[in-house]
Amino acid sequence: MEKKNTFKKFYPAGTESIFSEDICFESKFSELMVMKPAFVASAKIIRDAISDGMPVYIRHHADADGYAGGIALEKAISPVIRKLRFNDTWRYFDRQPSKAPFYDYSDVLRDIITSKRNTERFGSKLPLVVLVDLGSTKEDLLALRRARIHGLKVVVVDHHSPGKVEAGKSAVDKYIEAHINPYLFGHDKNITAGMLAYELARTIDIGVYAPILPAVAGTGDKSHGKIFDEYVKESGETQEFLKKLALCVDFEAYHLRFMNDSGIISELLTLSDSARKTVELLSDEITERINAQKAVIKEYSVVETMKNGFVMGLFDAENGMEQGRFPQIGKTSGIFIEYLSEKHKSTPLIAIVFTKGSMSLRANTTAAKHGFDLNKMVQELTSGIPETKVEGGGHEVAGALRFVPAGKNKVLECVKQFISKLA
Ligand SMILES: [Mn+2]
Repeated sequence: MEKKNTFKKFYPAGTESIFSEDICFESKFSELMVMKPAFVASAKIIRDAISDGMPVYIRHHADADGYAGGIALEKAISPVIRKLRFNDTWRYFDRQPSKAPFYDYSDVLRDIITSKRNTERFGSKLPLVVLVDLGSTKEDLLALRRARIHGLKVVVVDHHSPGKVEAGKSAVDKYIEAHINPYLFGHDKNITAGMLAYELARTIDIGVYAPILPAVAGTGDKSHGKIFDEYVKESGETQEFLKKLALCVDFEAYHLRFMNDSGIISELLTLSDSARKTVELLSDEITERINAQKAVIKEYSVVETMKNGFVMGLFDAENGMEQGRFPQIGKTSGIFIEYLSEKHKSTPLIAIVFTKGSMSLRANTTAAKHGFDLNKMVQELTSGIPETKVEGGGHEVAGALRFVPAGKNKVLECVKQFISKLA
């Protein structure tokens, strides 16, 4: 059968070869093959947007997983746009990191404003927004609904639990064009957003090949499983190096704050000689800082073994952390759980780093096996103690909560109660 290319006709002369392949999705993993319809639908929407002259905005979480995914999609999308739009690429493509692990309301306003401005000035079409490592949860709903009102089209590539799934759909699906999330297909967060975005990038353009991206994505998000192992093998790098690299991306992301990385992180992920030098330079500094923070945790945390065998560690960030310096609170709870795991092997562990109005929480896989689920806990707290205005979420074993400072003790008490009820 003759191969049909539906995109050729949109391209100016000389650019036909860009998407010369039909959209095609293949994987040796059944976990990915089951998601094929979502990959194909998303790739088609993105290809159509490019050929219809819609700007494409990529918004990704500012961590190793999010950056790797955003950069993978940039590799598939931006060269085509550059070829089609010549000097106007900047109007048709934009990638921005997001501090929050959800589509923040400020971010959707920025996207609406940018698109309005470009429509008024240049007659630009409304953009297609591709969210990576965010977009699937209840916390994204307000921004997604606002985007919808303004005619922004959204594709979500995420691995945060979307809550209740019915007939393969979740709450955000009403407001978006396509949704790639392993939970919609009976799988979980171990297929991380960076891996999904990499597969999507290859569905858009089979020429994209950079297994270091899904490998570093999975390393950063502590993925387990044969799909992750395969990417690591394909990347040709050691786990130790990948860990260093993921930490470097986090370190860079932390210091970039609200700045666009302008290719600095893409360059780091090319593994050029200078990138490897940077990794070595930063790794020593990061290791030193992590060890210093671990010493503080060791001295000032309170660790309690509960009747059900759970070990819960509490660390007060107000008194035990420097403000505005890496490692920040989320990273510190990661260091805390690591410290607890060194001391208590094969025990269900919960590490909590709290401030007067927030907490960052990490659990180990043993805790998850014993029924700990952060999102369930948040649900219970939200309905049980509404007077604390507690809200938040994340993964089953990693996430963050906010609450009013007056409610801090009550929230801590209820978290403890929730954990003590687990089998
Ligand atoms: Mn992630």
